[in-house]
Amino acid sequence: MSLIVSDKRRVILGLGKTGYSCVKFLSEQNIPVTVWDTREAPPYLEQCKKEFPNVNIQLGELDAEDLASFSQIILSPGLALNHPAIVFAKNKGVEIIGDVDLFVQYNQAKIIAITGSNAKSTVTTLVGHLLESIGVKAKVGGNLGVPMLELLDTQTQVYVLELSSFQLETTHQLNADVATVLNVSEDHMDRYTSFSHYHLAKHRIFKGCKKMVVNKDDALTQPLVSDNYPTKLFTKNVPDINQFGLITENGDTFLAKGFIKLINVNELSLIGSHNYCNYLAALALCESLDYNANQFVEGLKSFKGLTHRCEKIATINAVTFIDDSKATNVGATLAAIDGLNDKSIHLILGGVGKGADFSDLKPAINKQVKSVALIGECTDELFELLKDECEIKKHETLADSVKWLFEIANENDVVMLSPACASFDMFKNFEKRGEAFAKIVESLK
Ligand code: UMA
Ligand code: ADP
Repeated sequence: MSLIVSDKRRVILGLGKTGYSCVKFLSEQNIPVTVWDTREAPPYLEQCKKEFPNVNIQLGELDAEDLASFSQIILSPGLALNHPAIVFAKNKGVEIIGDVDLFVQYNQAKIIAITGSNAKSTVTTLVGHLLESIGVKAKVGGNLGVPMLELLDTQTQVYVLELSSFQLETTHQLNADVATVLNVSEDHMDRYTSFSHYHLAKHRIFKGCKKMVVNKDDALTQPLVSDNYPTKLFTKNVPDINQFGLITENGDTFLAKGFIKLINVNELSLIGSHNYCNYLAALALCESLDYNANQFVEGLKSFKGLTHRCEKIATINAVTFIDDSKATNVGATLAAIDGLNDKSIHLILGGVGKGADFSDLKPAINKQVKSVALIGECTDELFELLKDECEIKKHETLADSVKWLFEIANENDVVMLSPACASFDMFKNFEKRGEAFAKIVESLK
C-alpha cells in the first residue's frame, strides 16, 4: 500500500461518519478527493457541502466504469467489498483501503486493537478507563463511535481502537502494539458468504502486530498466523502461571494472574462470568504494553460499564429488569443467560436476524428460561424453533411483551431484553430499543 501522495485520484465511498472523517482528514491536508454515497441524502451531505465546498460529491448507485477511473478507493465499513462495482474497480487495479489504513500512516502513538463478535465496546472502554486511571493519555474510538481519524492528535500516548470485521476487511497492515480477537461467534451472516469468511476478516487485526492477547477458552480467537509473537492468555477457568483467569475460594471469586489474586469480583460493577472475562482481557491488554496488572485495581473498581449491556435498570415487586439491548447476536444472548445462571429468566427475543442460525439458543432456553416473549421480524422463525422449550408468545409491541412477562414473573425472577437480533425493524438503533424498554418498565411502577 502506498503512502498518501498527491498524484492519486481518490474516491471516498460513503458519506456517513467514516466517510466524512476521511473527507475532513484529507481536505485539511489539501489532498483533493471525490466522495460518493449510494444514498440520495447521506447523513453528512449538508455538512460536507458547507465545510468543504471544493469536494466533488456524487450520489446514487455506484457506476463500475466511473469507479475504475480512480486510482484509490477509501471504503466506508457500511459498504461491502463484494459490491459488483467495487469488485470491477479492484480487478482493474484500483487500490482499496479503509480509514484504518489512513490512520496507521499518520499515527505516532501506541495502538491497542480490539475486535471480537461481542464485548468489543465494553473492553475498549474499560482499557481506556484503566489506562487513564494511572495517568496514561489514552483515547478510545473506532467502531465504538468516534471515527479513528478524528482521534489523531499529538498528545495521545495510546489509542484504544474497537474494530469491526467490516473495518478490518479493508485494513492491510495495522501494526498494533497489541491486538486481540476477544471471541468469535456468528454475526453479520447477511454480509458474509460463510462463517469462515467472517472469521478471517476478524483475524486481519493481527497483521503486523507486536503482541497478542488470546482467549484460551475460544479456539477461534487463536491467531491463524505463526504463533511466535509474545502472547498473553485469559480464561474463565483457573489460570496457569502468567495467565489471567478466575480463582474461586470459599465461595468467593477473584480475578487473578497466575496464582495471585487481584480483586474479588464482588468489588466490580459488571456481573456474569462473561464480564469477568472482559476484565481479564482488559488487564492482559494493558500488561502487554508493559504496565502491571496490580496498578489497575482502583480502575477496575471504578469502571461502571456501558448502558444497554446486561444493565440492571429496576426492581419492581422483587422482579429484576435487565436491559441487554446491545445483544444483537446469539452469542451475546447466550452469554447474558449464562451470566444469570442462578436465576429464572423471562426473555424478550426478536428483531432483525441478520441471517443468523438461532438453534444454539435452544438448549440454553430449555435449561434456564421460563418464558419467551417474541417481537419483530424474526418472530415466526423463533416461535417455530422454541415453541417446545418454554412458555412462548408472539407480541406486536415491546410494551405488550414486557407487560406479559411481568404478569407471569414470580418474586426473584428476571425479565431481560436480550433479543439476539438487531433493532432496525422497530427502532432506530439498539440504544432507542433499550430506552423504550426502560420507559415501559418505568410505567409498571
Ligand atoms: N450506506 C449506504 N450507501 C453508502 C454508504 C453507506 O447505503 O454509500 C449505508 C450502509 O449500508 C450502512 C449505513 O449506510 O447501513 C452506514 O454505513 P457507513 O459506512 O456510512 O457507516 P458510518 O456512519 O461511517 O459508521 C461506521 C460504522 N457503521 C457500520 O459499520 C455500519 C459505525 O459502527 C462506527 O461507529 C463508525 O463507522 C465509526 O467508526 C456502527 C455499527 O453498527 C455502530 N457497526 C457494526 C456493529 O457494531 O455490529 C459493524
Ligand atoms: P460489541 O461492541 O462487540 O457489540 P459490547 O460490549 O457492546 O460488544 O456488548 C455487546 C453484547 O455482548 C452485550 O449484550 C453484552 O452483554 C454481551 N457481552 C459482553 N461481554 C461478552 C462476552 N465476553 N461474551 C459474549 N457476550 C458478551
